[in-house]
Amino acid sequence: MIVFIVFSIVGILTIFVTDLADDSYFFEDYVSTVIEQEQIFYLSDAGIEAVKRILKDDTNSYDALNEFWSQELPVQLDEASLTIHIIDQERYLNPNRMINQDGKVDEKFFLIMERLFSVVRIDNQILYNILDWIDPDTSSSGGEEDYIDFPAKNRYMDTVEELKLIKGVNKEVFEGKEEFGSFTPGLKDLLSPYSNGKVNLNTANKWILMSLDEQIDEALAESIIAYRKEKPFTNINDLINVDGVTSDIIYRIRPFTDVKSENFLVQITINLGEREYKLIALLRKMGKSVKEEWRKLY
Ligand SMILES: [Ca+2]
Ligand SMILES: [Ca+2]
Repeated sequence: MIVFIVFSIVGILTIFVTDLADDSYFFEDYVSTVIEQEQIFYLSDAGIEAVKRILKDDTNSYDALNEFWSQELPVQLDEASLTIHIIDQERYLNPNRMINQDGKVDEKFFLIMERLFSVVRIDNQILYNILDWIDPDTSSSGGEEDYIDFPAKNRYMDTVEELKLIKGVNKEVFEGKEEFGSFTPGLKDLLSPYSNGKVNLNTANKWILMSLDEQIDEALAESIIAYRKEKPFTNINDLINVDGVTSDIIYRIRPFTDVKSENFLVQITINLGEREYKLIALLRKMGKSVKEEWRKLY
């Protein structure tokens, strides 16, 4: 009986293999897909490990745009190429900081957000819509209602893409606009829910710097950027060396600023054979340790 079953199985397998032999190109394609998947996971691990090493090796007390980690890093391997791009998240404002742990509006931080919307000329109502989206209550400043397929979230934002669900956030508001011959960034290059809430003075763009205090105008923000290119800030007090910055300004922005970053979004483009993959990961740097929070592969 057992012998008969074994013969039957061998018989079936023989027929199956013969069939495959006819379609051998299909089988080869399947095998190469599996090999490519294994390679892509291996390359993802290697890329993330490399970034962890880069961040760990950066042991000074500040994080600035002239440091190694912030340069785009191309890596050429035998069968694949990787392009690594690390973006610290403390260059952005964290919209979640508008609402404190008790579910109440943080008035000082809300003022910073209002100034940001004013300097990049985005309708203030959209800011109230974002506030309604995040705050736990359903009392409306205009942004709780009118969602057809879903209600306002009433919780902290998890991703920056979530902004696109909010009333008024169209392509221009999200991605930025060309105006009077110059580009003004949109919310995707100004806000991040991954930031620890303290803006890094060494990496923030002009618009973010202007939002921090009413006395930081465009000229002063540009002076700050020119200064840090030569000499990154190693302490918030170093700001006093920039012409036009007063000790009052430093006093007011101190609770909202820092000279280093904690959260780093990593974008790795992997070219393998004919295909291009995108790997996105969030790494968190705490003292000497660097921890991977999550990763996504597209
Ligand atoms: Ca550093
Ligand atoms: Ca709400």
